[in-house]
Amino acid sequence: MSLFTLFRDDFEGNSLDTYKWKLPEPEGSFLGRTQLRLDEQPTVSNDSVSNGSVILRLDTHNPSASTPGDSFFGSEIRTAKFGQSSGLAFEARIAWTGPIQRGIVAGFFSYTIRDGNGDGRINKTDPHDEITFELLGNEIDNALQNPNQKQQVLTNVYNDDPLEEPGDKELVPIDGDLRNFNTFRVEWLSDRVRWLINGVEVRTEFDTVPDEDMDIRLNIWAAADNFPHAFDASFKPTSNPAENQTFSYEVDYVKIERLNVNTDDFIFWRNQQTGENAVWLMNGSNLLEGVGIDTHLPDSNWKIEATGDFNNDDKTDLVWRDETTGENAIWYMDGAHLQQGVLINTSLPDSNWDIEATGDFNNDGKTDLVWRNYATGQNAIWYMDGANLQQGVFIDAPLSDIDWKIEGTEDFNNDGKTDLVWRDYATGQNAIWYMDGANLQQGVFIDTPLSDVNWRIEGTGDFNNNGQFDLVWRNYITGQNAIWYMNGANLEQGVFIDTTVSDTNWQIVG
Ligand SMILES: [Ca+2]
Ligand SMILES: [Ca+2]
Ligand SMILES: [Ca+2]
Ligand SMILES: [Ca+2]
Repeated sequence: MSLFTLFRDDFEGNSLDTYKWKLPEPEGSFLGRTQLRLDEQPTVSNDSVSNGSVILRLDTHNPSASTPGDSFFGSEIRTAKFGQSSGLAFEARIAWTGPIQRGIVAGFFSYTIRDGNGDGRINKTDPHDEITFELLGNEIDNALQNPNQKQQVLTNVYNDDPLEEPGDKELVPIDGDLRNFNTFRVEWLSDRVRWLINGVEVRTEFDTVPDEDMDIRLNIWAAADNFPHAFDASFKPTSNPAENQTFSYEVDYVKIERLNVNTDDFIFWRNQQTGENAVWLMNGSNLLEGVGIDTHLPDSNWKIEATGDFNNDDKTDLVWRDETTGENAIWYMDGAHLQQGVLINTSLPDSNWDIEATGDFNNDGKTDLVWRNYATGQNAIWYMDGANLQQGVFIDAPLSDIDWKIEGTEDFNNDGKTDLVWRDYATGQNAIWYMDGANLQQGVFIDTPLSDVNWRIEGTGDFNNNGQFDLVWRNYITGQNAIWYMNGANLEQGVFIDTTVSDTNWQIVG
């Protein structure tokens, strides 16, 4: 059992990443006494994503108010939806860095609402699911007035409860000061919800446990009198722009994790049309969960050519090549989160050379790249040290028939040396080259050809955990996917993966 990172934002850029974050929908943008902004720039103004954090702001003047002075102007950002599945954790490091003001709510929470009575719109009687941390100006002010009192944070949870109901609220004390950074974490499991602050469990709830997919949100707003914990009648919006006051809080990072992951078999995907990337968590030939990678790359000149662990953190990384420029790159991944993208220190402008696979061919514990030249039939290995080319060598056997493509690497004969898998897209024959470093020892046909060349070999892995490496196939006409459970070069059993992806712009990349 392990963790799998689904999403992370460290706010390292200088603007909000609008691939990771959505803004409120107009019909759901009024909260308490607050109009939420619908534009990114005022939410996180030019200087608000900087120094590795984001600042969410609330103004007492709402320039978009139909009746001037009747509402505050707040902010909210939202992720895509995530399911409970084997458990979901969401975590953020937050500080209330702006002035302390009674009446303000700074929220970090999961949320969904559905049209329960089917009248085509969302209203306060519709059922919703929610798990919250709410930092309240009232509670911080109370504690500052009374130095013997710990600051408190409001927690709440709803399962199919109408929006208008109070939920299952509980104030929890915090060892620390909300004006400094503290880490807030929710673990949403099938039988309970846990709230943790700075690693310490502050509440566990067994009775009310949401079950709908929810997005993760951060917001700042001014409560109305139906939320007495948070409301303050003396805090009022202004109609006069010159009297505007701004309040804010700062978020260092947000991360979302899948808990209790019981597989290390992954299939990576790229949609060359949209620039989206994804990963499937597999259990044998069954899809456990498909997850979007939290960064897209719309430039379709960049293709993912292979996957492998290039920084030895036991997490699979992605190898990219831009055949128009000859540049090559590695995305160091943490699950579905791009940690860092780096260019490989050597480009190869000759676009006849394709990166086809990765593997450690010189047994130095570092993952190398396999190349094939589709003009000359030459094959080569780049011995790598992370993203640095140490030495490039030709494989001692060229294969001039370029209908043969290299489709993967594994140690198929369990001699401790990485081998190559081939497929012939003219005849449908498949083969393995048993290698010793860059030297071909023996080439053997896989015992089963597959004459329908719409089926492509797209990946390898041991999907039934028997110590023998298997082949992943995708059919680019039907969208079907399959696994061949292998025993060396012999097909033992072919099974369809239980999920078809009919949009063939989605390609399996490793
Ligand atoms: Ca890695
Ligand atoms: Ca190596
Ligand atoms: Ca071998
Ligand atoms: Ca196997």
